[in-house]
Amino acid sequence: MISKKMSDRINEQINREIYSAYLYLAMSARMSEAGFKGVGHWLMLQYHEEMFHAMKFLTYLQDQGATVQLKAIASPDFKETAVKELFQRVLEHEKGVTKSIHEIMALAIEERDYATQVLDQWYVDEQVEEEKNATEILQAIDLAGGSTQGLYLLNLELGKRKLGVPSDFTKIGEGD
Ligand code: OFO
Repeated sequence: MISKKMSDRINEQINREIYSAYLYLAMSARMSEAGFKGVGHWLMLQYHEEMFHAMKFLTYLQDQGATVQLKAIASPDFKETAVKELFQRVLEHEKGVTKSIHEIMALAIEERDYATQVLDQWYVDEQVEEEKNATEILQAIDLAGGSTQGLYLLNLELGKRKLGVPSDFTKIGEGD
């Protein structure tokens, strides 16, 4: 059993993860509209990964017998349309999510909530990956030196991304 304070905090995190999904879905639509189909594809898979992050927390609350409380999702907030600025925004967003995931770990340690510490460690590791992915894309953009050809190749490369999480959320908890 987890504390009410912890279940409230995890419900808040579910909202943040679905907001992340919503943000990346909006970015995906914007970039695909602009002709960057590969970038749009990468962001669409990111949308799916964020929904997985939300569902993993949601399943955990259910496993702990806690109440799931879904809140309103804010409209996606971004203005960037250029590829480099967009990925700078992605990195900035992920750094904020990392901070939020670390707050859950700090609370779990304070409450001696060992189960949530184990769960949250998965997210701590995942955030290292999230920041690394965005950083590497920004490095690739810088290496291309802003050339059209470089962006064209990056777009093709990002279009090859494969889904890294299960697509069936009902399987969460069955050895994901
Ligand atoms: Fe859920 O990690 Fe990105 O936001």
